[in-house]
Amino acid sequence: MFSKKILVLGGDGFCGWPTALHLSESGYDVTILDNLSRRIIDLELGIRSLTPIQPIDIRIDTWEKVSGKRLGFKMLDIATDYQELADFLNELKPDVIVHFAEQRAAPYSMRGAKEKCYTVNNNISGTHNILAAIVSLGLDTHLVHLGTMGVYGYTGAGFQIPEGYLPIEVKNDAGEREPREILYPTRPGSIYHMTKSLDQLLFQFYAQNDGIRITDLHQGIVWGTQTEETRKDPYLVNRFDYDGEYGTVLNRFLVEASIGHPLTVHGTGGQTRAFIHIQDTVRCIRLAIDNPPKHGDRVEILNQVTETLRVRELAKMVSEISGVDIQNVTNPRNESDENDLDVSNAGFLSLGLEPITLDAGLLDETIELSTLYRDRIDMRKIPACTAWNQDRAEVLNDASRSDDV
Ligand code: NAD
Ligand code: USQ
Repeated sequence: MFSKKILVLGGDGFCGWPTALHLSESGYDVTILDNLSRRIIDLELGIRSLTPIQPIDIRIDTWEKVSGKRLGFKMLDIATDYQELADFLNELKPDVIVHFAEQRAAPYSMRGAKEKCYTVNNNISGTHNILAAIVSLGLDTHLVHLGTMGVYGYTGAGFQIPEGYLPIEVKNDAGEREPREILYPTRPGSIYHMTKSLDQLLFQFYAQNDGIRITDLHQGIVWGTQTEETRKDPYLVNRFDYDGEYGTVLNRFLVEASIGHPLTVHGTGGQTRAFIHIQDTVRCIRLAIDNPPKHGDRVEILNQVTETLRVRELAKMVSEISGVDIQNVTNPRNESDENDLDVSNAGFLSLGLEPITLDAGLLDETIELSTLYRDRIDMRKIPACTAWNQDRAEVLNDASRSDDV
C-alpha cells in the first residue's frame, strides 16, 4: 500500500513530537528533522521541561519498541544550512512537509536585540529556505505550516474573524463597487508573531508564482501535554513548558495550581485568546494533510482553534478546581488588557474535527502530571520578566520596588 512520506520539521518539539507519533501510528512514513535548538535554549535560560523528556534517539527507539514503526531522524538547521536541507529533501522527496521549526515564544522574542534578530533570522530564513528548495528541486510537496492566531491581532474586530482572507469591497474606475478578498491585515503583538505575518507573504508569493500547495494553520494557544501516543510509554512523554518565557498561560496556571503558587494573571486578565488541546492539534494536522489544496489554489488558511476564553475565566476555572488564589500581576506585555475575540473555525469543523473542550477532565491530567513532577519545578523560573518595551520595563521595575517595601 502507498504510504505518504511525511517530513516533520521541528519534530522534537511540544507540537512536533506528538504529531510525528500520531502520523506514524496512522500509517504514514514519518521522518523528523530538528536541530535541537529548543534543548539548547533550555540550557541558555536555565530552564527545563516539567516532564523528563528523553534524548531524541531514545524517544525514537522507544516508539519503535511500542509501535513496531521506525521514525527517520535528521539533525539539521533549516535556517542556516540551505544546501544540506536541499540535498536532504532531494534524497527524501517527501509528499508532505509539516513545518513546526520556528522559535515560538513571544516573550523570548522580546528579550532583547539578540533574541529579536535570532527569531527573525531563524523563522524567516527557515521558511524561505524550504520554499526555495521545493521550487528549485521541482518537488510536488504539500507544505503544512503552523502559523498563529496572533497574526490577526487582538483589537476586537466587531465581527467574526474569517479564515485568513477578508472579504472587502472596492470602487472600480467606473465608480462601481466590486467584491474582493485580501489577506486579513496583520497586527502582530510581538516579534515572534510578526515573523508569522511575514511567513504569510512568503507563502502567498510562492503559491502564486510557483504553484506550491500550501496550508497555513493559524493555531491558538495549545494546552495539555499528552496525546494517545505519548501516553504509551513514559519515555515518550511530551515536552511541557511552564517558565515565564516558554510556558503558555493555561499550562502555567495548571503548574502553579499543583504547587499552590498564586495564578499569575497579567493585568485585569480581560485578554481573550483562542485555545486548542494538544490532542486536537495532532488531529488537525492529519486532517490538513489528508485535505491538501489543489495545484494553482491560493494558500489554504485554516484557523486551528476550538474555543476562546478570557485569561481571568481560565484562572477562575483553575482556581475553582485547585483552591489556589488568583493574583493580578503587572503585565510585562504591551497588549490590551481587555479585548473581544470571535473567530471562525468552520474549516476544521467541516473536515470532521470534534473539539475537545476545557471541561473535559484533561485539566486534571495536567495537574496530576505537574504533581508527579513537582520536584522538577523551579519556582524562580515562574515569573514572566521580559518587558515588551521601555515603558513596560519601568512599570515592572516600579512594581517590584513597591513589593520590596
Ligand atoms: P517548540 O519550541 O517546542 O518546538 C519547535 C521545534 O523546532 C524545536 O524542537 C526546535 O529545536 C525546532 N527548531 C527551531 N528552529 C529550527 C531550525 N532552524 N531548524 C531545525 N529545527 C528547528 O515549539 P512548539 O510549541 O512545538 O511550536 C511548534 C510550532 O507551532 C511553532 O511554529 C509555533 O509557532 C506553532 N504554534 C505553537 C503554539 C503553542 O501554544 N505551543 C500555538 C500556536 C502555534
Ligand atoms: N498571560 C497571563 N499570565 C501568564 C502568562 C500569560 O496572564 O502567566 C497572558 C498573556 O499576557 C497573554 C495571554 O496570557 O495575554 C497569552 O499568553 P501566552 O504566553 O499563553 O501565549 P502567546 O504569547 O500568545 O503565545 C503562545 C505560543 C505561540 C503561539 C500563540 C498562539 O507560545 O507559539 O503562536 O500562543 S496565539 O496566542 O493564539 O497567537
